[in-house]
Amino acid sequence: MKITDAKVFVGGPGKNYVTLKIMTDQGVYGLGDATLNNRETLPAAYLKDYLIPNLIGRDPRNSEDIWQFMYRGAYFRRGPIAMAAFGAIDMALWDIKAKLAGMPLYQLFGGKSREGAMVYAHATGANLEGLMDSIAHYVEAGYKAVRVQCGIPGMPAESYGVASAKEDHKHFITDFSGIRPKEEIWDTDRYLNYMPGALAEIRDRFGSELKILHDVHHRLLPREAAEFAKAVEPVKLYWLEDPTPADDQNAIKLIRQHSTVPIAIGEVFNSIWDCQQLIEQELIDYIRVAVTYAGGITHVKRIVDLAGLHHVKTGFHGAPSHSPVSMAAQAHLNAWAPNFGIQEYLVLGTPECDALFPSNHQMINGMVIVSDEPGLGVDFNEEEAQRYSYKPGSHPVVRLEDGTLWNY
Ligand code: CS2
Ligand code: MG
Repeated sequence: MKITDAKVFVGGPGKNYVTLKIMTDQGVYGLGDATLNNRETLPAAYLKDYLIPNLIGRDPRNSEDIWQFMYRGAYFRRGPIAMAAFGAIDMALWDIKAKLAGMPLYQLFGGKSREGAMVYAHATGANLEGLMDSIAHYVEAGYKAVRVQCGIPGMPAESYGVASAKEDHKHFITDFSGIRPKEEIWDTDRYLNYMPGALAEIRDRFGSELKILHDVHHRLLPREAAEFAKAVEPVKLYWLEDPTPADDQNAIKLIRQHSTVPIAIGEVFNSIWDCQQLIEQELIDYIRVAVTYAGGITHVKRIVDLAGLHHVKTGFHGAPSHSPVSMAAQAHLNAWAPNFGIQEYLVLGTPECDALFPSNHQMINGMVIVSDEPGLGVDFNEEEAQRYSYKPGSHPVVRLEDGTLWNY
């Protein structure tokens, strides 16, 4: 069996999805997602300029050898651009393999460990009352878990995780206003003074059952993060995400010394070596990698297995930058993983997105029910894809009030 060709499509409804389609001499094709949010053209170029010409003629069933060829052959290893390009190829090869086997992908991992995988949505509000309404909306929709983010009094409304548009899904549309990012302001003192009380009010309002998640988004220093984690311990969060930038992993030790709040880190990681210290030293409770940025299914499965040795559960990234292709790949991993935790789930879910990516996966009452179709269980409508093209866009950069460039 041989790979005969592959195509890369950049674009989509409200997002610059990077979709890879690999064709074979037996007519079976596979799909992959290489969407590196806000830098989409780079993995697309890596695929087109180097990787695809080296795929032609190879046996698509040899996905491990192809992964090793891409990774070791690069010489300069790792990094989100390369690992997103490798990830798309890896997803597509697993899609082909499962289609050839006539099985949904999860069967090739070891079958189902659960019927449904719990997901969480993003509740958001310009202020706490707006956030409470948003949380109530998701609770009424049957979600068991909700991430909560709101504007901070005294800070400009445009801050991380705060919806800029009324309809929820519009919050997830890429800002296509060009590659020069907007600038947002952040004030740690206002956040530290306000957010613990806001989270306590949310817990009071919604009771002890609701799983409440909060994303600090890399914005605190280690001491500040320890102070915050200690202050929110009574709220019994499901997880506190990215309290500090993940470059300095020792910083998490300080948080662990001061709080039992569960910690979730990893969405910016692109290899097992990024995760190794946090997992092996049991400094985190959830690993947040994504098949798109972390080298695909083959590499993420290694991370899941390492995490399982150290009581760490999965909490795969699922921001709207992930197309239904990578969300499908993660749905299969979520169905299989013995140490599954939760899945972030922000698929646009618009008619346009569904038309571009017909999918057999379902999301019912806050649970994803994985497709039983052979392969990934998602397709790609090339004719529909002609409606879209790359549009320059970027997420914001953040400055402190004195102008210091800070962490987005
Ligand atoms: C966020 C991401 O979903 C999350 O947890 O951290 O949406 C993040 O803001 C984006 O992926 C950045 O591109
Ligand atoms: Mg996050």
